[in-house]
Amino acid sequence: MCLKNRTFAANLSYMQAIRNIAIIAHVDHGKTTLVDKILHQTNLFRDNEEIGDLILDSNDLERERGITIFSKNVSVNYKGTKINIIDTPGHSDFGGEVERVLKMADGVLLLVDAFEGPMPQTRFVLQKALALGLHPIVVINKVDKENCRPDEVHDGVFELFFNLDATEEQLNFPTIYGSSKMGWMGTDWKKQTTDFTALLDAIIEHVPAPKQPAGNLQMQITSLDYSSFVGRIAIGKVARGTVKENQQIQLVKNDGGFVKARIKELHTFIGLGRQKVQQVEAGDICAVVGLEDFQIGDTIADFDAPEGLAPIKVDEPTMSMFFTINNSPFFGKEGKFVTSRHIRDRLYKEIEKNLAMKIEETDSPDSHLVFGRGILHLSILIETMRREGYELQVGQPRVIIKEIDGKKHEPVESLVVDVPQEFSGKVIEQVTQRKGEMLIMEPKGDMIHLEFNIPSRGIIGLRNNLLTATQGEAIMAHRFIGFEPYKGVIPGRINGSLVSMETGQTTAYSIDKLQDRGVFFVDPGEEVYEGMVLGEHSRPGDLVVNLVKGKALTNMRASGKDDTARIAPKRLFSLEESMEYIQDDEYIEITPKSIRMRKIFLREMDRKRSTSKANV
Ligand SMILES: Nc1nc2c(ncn2[C@@H]2O[C@H](COP(=O)(O)OP(=O)(O)OP(=O)(O)O)[C@@H](O)[C@H]2O)c(=O)[nH]1
Ligand SMILES: [Mg+2]
Repeated sequence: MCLKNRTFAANLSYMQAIRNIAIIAHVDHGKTTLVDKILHQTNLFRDNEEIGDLILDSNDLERERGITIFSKNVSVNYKGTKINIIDTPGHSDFGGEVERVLKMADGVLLLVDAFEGPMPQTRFVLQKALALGLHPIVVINKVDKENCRPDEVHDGVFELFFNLDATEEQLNFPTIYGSSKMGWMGTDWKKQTTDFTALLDAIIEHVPAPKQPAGNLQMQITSLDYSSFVGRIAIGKVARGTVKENQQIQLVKNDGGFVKARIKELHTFIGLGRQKVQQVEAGDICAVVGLEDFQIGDTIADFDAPEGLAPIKVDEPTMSMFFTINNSPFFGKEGKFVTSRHIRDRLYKEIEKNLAMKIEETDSPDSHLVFGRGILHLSILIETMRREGYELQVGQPRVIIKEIDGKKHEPVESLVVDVPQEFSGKVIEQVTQRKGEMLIMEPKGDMIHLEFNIPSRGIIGLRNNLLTATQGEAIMAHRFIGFEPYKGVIPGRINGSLVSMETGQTTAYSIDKLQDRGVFFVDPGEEVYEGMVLGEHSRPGDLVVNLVKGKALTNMRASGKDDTARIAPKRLFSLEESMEYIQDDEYIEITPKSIRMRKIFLREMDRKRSTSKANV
């Protein structure tokens, strides 16, 4: 073994030793914190440099939400070895992102929260890593938490490996314990250390150096980056041969076609940044500038004898949503990009890098069906578009129903809820109402741990209801498991909508007068239009209301003041909340400044006509 290693090292004496690892885990288990702290400790920053927390979550939306959305490449130099680290998102909606970047790794750090233990997404990412034959190191993180249970969690992780049919070798995974936040890792959680030495040593020891088979160039593009200076940048691991600056290559496309191109520039990942280099050998991860027409999954290959690598496959989407141009009366007032051409181009640009997203054309050139992995997956795209200046409308998200053996099947998810004992009854009630089936109920620290299988349909809108029912105490996570026979009707929102009768400005007077009819989503003085959803009716069925009235008042000012004081504050919706809220005859209108809900048919007459047609 030792001898073999030495010969290997001698052969490669001209190049640096490398390890490629991806950090995978359930959402919030501490991946980004760990990578950040490793970067700090390996002295990437000058002592006097001002740096914030979680520098890696650099995108605006990531910072606002405190989650990772895009995977990132960084590297550290440890004892003469370059360790390429890929930070990945933990939210299940971004599973597609994890699936493709795993292609760059030879090993994974499976992070598990020392209190929570393995969660639905831990299972998913581990399964993908094991299937690719990657070498795992288990990191039990957050042992600084007061109620943590690292030993139990370790047993849970072992059981998970076992259930996922890990090989004998994979089952022998090394385990490291520690706290990313406090900046230490060790082999015994009771013995706090002062740094990450134990973890970095484990990476060097247990993760194999990347394979470097003989042959001509092969590099599969697994990520994409943009720069306003150089355009699109292709990122991937050189799997075979050497890639050089100015080299003529052939791009082997996913569909088997070939495109001739030239490598303009090459960059490797150094710390948080990149370094321009002349060539990159097999085994290292790099960024390639100068390729115009490429897609993720394409292989950069030899010019004379190009050979493509197997295309990247990611799991299918589970949800679809109708995207259409904004045709509300407020069209074009707040956005820069509003035409169907704009929206279409933007959507097609998205699927070049967002592999888990798909687009289908509809009968109308103004509308597209966009398929994704969940509400968050779709809402991040919408939110990004609106920040870029787009205006659009979307319909109610729908789960994908499949016909299998002549029977209707629907996506089903595994749902985990941890909740204080006194609320467990309420959670079970809510979930069963939505066709959830309870599989496990057991104590977990001072909480109750519940596991269900539930149709994805039942999860839409569930989070809000559970939080209300448990005074915000429920911690919930879910993850798609497969298609199962349709489970029957799930009761939706019972209350109807309060719909605007007129276009104009709302008045305190009229809102006040109608407060007993429901809850409003608008304040006095807001511009509304006929057919816009202004609130939730306190009863089933929609009610058309006029909030624009009030001009008849003689002493507007004085009475306006009094009315405002009596008016309950409007109910605010985030984009995701409105996506989970709207009915199938409603749209959400999204502009850079506003999110409004509206009826698809703005005039009451047209709505009546369409329902009577549907009932024929
Ligand atoms: N107590 C404690 N908290 C931690 C530790 N590591 C991370 N956290 C906290 O856990 C939260 C999530 O940390 P992140 O590093 O963003 O988690 P992540 O796994 O990157 O999350 P996603 O990328 O969204 O999947 C933050 O509030 C961290 O401060 C730890 O070792 N101990
Ligand atoms: Mg993260």
